[in-house]
Amino acid sequence: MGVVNVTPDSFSDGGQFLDPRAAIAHARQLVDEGADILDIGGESTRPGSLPVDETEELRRVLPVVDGIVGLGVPVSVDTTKPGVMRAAIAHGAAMVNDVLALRTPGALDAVASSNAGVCLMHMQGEPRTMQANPSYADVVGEVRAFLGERVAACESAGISRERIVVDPGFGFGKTAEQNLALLRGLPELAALDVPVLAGLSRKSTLGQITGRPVEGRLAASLAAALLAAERGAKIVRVHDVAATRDVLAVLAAVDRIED
Ligand code: HH2
Repeated sequence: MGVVNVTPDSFSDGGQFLDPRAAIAHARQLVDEGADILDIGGESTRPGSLPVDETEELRRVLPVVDGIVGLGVPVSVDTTKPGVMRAAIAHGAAMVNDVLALRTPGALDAVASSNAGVCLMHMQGEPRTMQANPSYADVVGEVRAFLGERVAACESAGISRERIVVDPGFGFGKTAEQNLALLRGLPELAALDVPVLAGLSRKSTLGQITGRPVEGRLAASLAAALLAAERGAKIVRVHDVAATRDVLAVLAAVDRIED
């Protein structure tokens, strides 16, 4: 899954693709590099970020969705707002990626009334304050229980399991230690029996480990993608698609030899 942020303030590429033409060109490049899914976001969720109103989010996202639905890969919309979900789906988006796991009133219904897939992500707290003091007794167990509950809520609302993927939400109300515990524990999430998505690309945990700023985290991001895929992630959400494809090709080749 290649990331296209149409925002002025995303943590790694804010402002680069705010112009729809730049975002569409970037999306096209990610598809050429081998992205299987494009994830379009119009609201940053980085720690400390402020909410964007629906009109502005729609203004950012819809022209880009229109410009990329014909590129031959499913388009995912990274949003928490039911209105944006409905509009993006009406414009051809095939998936909703919700960092609130469809907890906003009306969100379950917005997805249930369509054929779209959904990514349910775990977050403790809200972006403005989530990194203040994240705390868990058992981070893997709690994240797994939350995601299991959200899968059940989706099924009760009429969203069948085949449409659902889950995501532990690396960096969303978690310390570096907690993120690493989740990466180690990824196989336990795979036991929920829906595909797991992992998003570690360029994140601050990788900066803490390597001491590198966001633009110097490619190697660490590739290592994280490989580790996540080895531990059962079926989708990796990344900014650097070409390099990640090569890493996954090596993993796939090794796994083939083992078969
Ligand atoms: N991470 C970000 C945003 N959306 N969605 C899922 N499912 N999983 C993630 O790990 C995830 C996500 C943060 O990355 P980015 O989009 O690059 O930054 P920002 O939120 O600042 O736009």
